[in-house]
Amino acid sequence: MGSRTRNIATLAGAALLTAVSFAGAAKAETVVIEMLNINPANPGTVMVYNPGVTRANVGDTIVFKSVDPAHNAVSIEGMIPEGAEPFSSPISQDFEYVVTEEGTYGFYCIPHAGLGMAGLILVGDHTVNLEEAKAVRHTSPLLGQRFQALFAEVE
Ligand SMILES: [Cu+2]
Repeated sequence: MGSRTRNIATLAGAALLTAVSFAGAAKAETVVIEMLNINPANPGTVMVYNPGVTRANVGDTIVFKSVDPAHNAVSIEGMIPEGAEPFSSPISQDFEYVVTEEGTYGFYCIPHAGLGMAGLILVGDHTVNLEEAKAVRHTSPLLGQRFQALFAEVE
C-alpha cells in the first residue's frame, strides 16, 4: 500500500517535471492538417489538405489527419529545406512528422496527384528555400496549378 502510494506520487512528480520542461522548451506545438475530399471553405474544390498552407515552428509536430479515407502525404523532392527528412505517409492513416528545419515544405497526395491534392508547410523563415520550391515542375498539371494557388497565398 505504502509503496503503491509512493509510486503514484513518483508518477505525478514525473508528469509535472515533463510538463515543466516541455513549457520551458520552445513550446513545441502540434499542428493538424486534415486530409479531406471536399474543401470546407470552397465545396467546389475537391481533394484538399485543410489548411492548404500551414504555418509552424521548428520542433512542432505536424499531424496529417486522415479525416476522409484514401489520402496520404508525401514530401516532394526539391520542395523541402536542406537537412529535412523526406516523408511519405501510409494511405488512410494519421501520420506525424516533426519539422526540424526552417523553410518551405511542399507535399502531395499520391492517389490524388492527378487532381492536384497538394499542400505547403511554412516553418519559421520560409524564404530559406521558397524560390527553389516554387521552381519545381510537376508532372500533373493540376498539381502545378494547386501549388501556384498556394504559393499565391504565401506572399
Ligand atoms: Cu488524396
